[in-house]
Amino acid sequence: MAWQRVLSAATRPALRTARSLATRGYHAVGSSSAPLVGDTWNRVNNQTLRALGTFSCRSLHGTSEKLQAAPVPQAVALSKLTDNFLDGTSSVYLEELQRAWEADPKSVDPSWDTFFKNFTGIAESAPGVSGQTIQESMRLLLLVRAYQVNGHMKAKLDPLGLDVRTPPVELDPALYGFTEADLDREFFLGVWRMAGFLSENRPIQTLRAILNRLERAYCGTIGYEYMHIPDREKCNWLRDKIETQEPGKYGSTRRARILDRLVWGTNFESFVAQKWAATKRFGLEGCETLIPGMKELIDYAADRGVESVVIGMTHRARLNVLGNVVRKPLRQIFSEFTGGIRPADEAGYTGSGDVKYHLGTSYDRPTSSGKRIHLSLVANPSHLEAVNPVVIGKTRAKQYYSHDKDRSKTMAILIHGDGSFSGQGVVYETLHLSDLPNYTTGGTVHIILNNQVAFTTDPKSSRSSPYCTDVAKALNAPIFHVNGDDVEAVVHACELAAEWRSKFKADVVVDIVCYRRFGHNEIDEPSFTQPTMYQVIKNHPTSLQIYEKKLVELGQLTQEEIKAIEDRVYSILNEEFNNSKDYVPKTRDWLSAYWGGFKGPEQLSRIRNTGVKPEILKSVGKSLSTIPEGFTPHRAVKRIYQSRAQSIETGQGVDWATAEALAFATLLVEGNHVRLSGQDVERGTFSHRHAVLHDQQTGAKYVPLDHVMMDQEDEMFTVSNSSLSEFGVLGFELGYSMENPNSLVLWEAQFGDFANGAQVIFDQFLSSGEAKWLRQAGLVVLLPHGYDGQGPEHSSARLERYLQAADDNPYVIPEMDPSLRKQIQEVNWQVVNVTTPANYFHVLRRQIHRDFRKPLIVMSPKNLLRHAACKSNLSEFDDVQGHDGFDKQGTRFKRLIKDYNFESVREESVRRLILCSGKVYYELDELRQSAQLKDLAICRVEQLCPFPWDLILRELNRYPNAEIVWCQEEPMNMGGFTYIAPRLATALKSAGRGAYEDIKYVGRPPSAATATGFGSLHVEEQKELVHKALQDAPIKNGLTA
Ligand SMILES: Cc1ncc(C[n+]2csc(CCOP(=O)(O)OP(=O)(O)O)c2C)c(N)n1
Ligand SMILES: [Mg+2]
Repeated sequence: MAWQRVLSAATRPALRTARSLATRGYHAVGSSSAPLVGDTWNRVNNQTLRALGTFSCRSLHGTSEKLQAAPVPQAVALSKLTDNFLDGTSSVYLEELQRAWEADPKSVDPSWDTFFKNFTGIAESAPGVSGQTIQESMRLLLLVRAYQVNGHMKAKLDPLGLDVRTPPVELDPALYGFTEADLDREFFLGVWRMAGFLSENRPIQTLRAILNRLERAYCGTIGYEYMHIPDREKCNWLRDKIETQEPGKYGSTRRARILDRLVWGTNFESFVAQKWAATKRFGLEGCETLIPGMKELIDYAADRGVESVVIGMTHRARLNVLGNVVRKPLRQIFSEFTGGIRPADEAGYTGSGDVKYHLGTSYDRPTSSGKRIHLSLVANPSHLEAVNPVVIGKTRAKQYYSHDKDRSKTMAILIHGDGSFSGQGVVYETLHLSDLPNYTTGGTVHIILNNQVAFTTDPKSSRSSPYCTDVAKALNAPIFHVNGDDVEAVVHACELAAEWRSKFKADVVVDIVCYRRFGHNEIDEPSFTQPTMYQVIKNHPTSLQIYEKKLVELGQLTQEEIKAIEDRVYSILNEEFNNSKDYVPKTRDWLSAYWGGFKGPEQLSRIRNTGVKPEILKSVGKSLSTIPEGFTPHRAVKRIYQSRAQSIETGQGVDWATAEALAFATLLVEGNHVRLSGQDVERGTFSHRHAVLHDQQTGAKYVPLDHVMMDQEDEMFTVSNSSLSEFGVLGFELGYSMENPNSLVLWEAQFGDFANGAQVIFDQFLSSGEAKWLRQAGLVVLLPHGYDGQGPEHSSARLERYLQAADDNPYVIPEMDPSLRKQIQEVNWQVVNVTTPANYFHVLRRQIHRDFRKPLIVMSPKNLLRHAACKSNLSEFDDVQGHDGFDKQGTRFKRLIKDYNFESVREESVRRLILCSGKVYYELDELRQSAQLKDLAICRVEQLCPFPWDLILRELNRYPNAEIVWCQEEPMNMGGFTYIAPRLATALKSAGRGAYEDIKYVGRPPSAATATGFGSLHVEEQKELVHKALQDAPIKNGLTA
């Protein structure tokens, strides 16, 4: 636009002088010297402002340094504008513009038309502005802009008044050459295509009125940051809301409701403090205004069609939010406080439990306008912010299942602490999912309980950015900082956030600047580390006292009315406390509608077969290997698809990727949802999956698995490349998987070892979530694993870590009778290292074909993806009696694959039984075949955890004279060995075959690095271990020294 060009031209000479003109008073407290704005225009403005500082003489704000008197602005003809404010080019440009306007006023932008009318004095409605110089016009605009960009730095945000910030010099009219004498002069302010007060039909205003307006809008108890958003429509929308709406103009009914909610928020804490004085509750004191803020946010969202809200939050304020926002019955909360009675109806499935401030819950809550809204607060571990992606994934799944395509029915709210929001990387990883097509939830409302301290650490030691919210700027989220003592401002900011989310379906942040009245928890002493802050806090009134005083002063409520509200709240709290003594919780409170009929570990669930009718296999097989007419795939991909089609047609040579696609397709036709996400999963890191085809001429995409049924719903099969985040994306998929059990949700790591970036999700959620929170999850985690000489970072998925987290007892053989067996229901998760495509197919299908859900960790292969021997026949996938794969029970996942050479129950001649898992099997078998060794048996432990006791015992008994070897390619301190050894020893003992020291280990020696980085050494090591496992002589290294 014209004015932009003029300005940027004007900037150049200004920039030249900027360096020498110093930044007098420019550095605001808490800010760096770098401009705080993101887009070029704003950067230009800041530079210009500094340059224009030459003209500023007297500070209207009384900044600490005295500025010199400003020259009185004089009207200057355009043709004379050759000073260093406008260089030659821009004045020529202006003159051209003026000539065009003189010839035809309509030929220029309407704002210039108005401008020139005023400038030349012909505007009818512009008395008194004809003396306004072009410099003044521009400087005035810069001043307005400065408020929009930096007004928040002068806002009154800190309730304690400790964060003394010098108002930024950009907000000083003197910087722009204005003096007191100008305050009552009228100025013309063009529309400049901006919303807000500039767009009102009042182009002429006094400087005083303009400044008042800006101060009120930007420097009150809400500080707005939005000028980093590079979108005119969004900025204008916000400008309109900020500059033309008066926050806090609420009527008496509304105020009474806000007060009522604030009373609940405040008195809940004091009541609990009084009843359980010595118990940690991580109270909300100091930020009680969160409760009315959240409730108004939810009411507002409900009025705009939101039916369900998923909430994730930290320890702080959790009980208050549970009771007052989610409306978990207070008697239940109080009962849990008293020590909690274990659920009575299904004793056994009570898990390990968790501390009260981690538990989640969900309820249907009526809103003030008579609607109902479903609220769920997701259970979470102590690890701050780790719940964020889980909440977002769950929200997305809810949207999928409620056909909420425009994402208006379900939304997420995340509540954060100031320290954790700026400190934890998962915050950023989650924010970054917000606009990805397969991960977006249409915007999350983030609320920060910014109590200006993290445990004992001050903000200046815990973050490098001025605000704790600055990370959200990277995602162009608007940020509303609000003084937590001003309840109406908090309510206003929360409403605005809900409105933003509803309008733009994007993230937004409300930063409630508050304080923490007590220590980190109630039994902590805060004055050890924050003495001055706590002196102030001691005498600081509560936000409730402040609000009550205000309402009484305004004459909106009397002291008696306020007391009546407080008495009512107290009596309900007391009543609930009394009722809590008899409260008996129901275990199944946690089950959402979709989980009805699912079984806990105490209820026996029969094992089902997973074979599929041959005709279904053929028909889905056809759709998943067919490329539509006119689509031009890459040549190599075409070949892969041809061989896929051929394997289905002939029933022979089905490879890994085809088996996976068959598992997905058969689950889809059975009505399940399938979702696979992770880095580069569409093609597959190892270029084997090709789930998405790319037309080599048009770039169009085709996903065969979207077409296994007629009119298949769009997202029913989802395969999606993710952002390059493990923690965020795994957390997201975990949350997604927990919503509905009829979904097969998979996350694939690029290489298995990268999963350690998501360790918190494995440790805190996946392996222990069911025990702690009684929440089941059937998430599948695919971790590429195997020693192919790719070096220490791409060989091992760290199998040992998943096995170490397994909770089955190595020394106790559980009930293994197939009709009574609950082993797999009782263990916390399953870990497999599967060696055939058919077994992979069945283990995936097994996830869904059972009445409970259990996480599945798969060590998935790399070189087996193309290995000639790693193929299955289609008959191993079907349910036809007599076909390979069909055994006594039918066709199902094989937890252990016995040696194909030996069938009898007793094979006395076998001198060694090699137990192994994963791809090393093929290397062992290859050497055995080439060496024609007949007296060696090799069994594959396909499911390491839970340990297949029955099958191991069967094999031990089959080979009564065999030496027992565990062979692995990983180092001794890694892989399956440390998990297998004690269990194998227990089995040996039970079979009367020996003890721990009778187990022979063949594998790499203990090592710090997972693998060698030297390719040749890898080959040597691998060869050596395979040869050793098959050597003639007995193996020496038993497990004792
Ligand atoms: C990932 C993680 N690291 C450390 C802790 C220990 N911890 C618990 S609360 C807390 C301070 C959190 O500060 P802030 O986010 O500002 O929340 P506040 O307690 O002030 O509400 C810390 C360090 C934790 N729970 N999680
Ligand atoms: Mg804090």
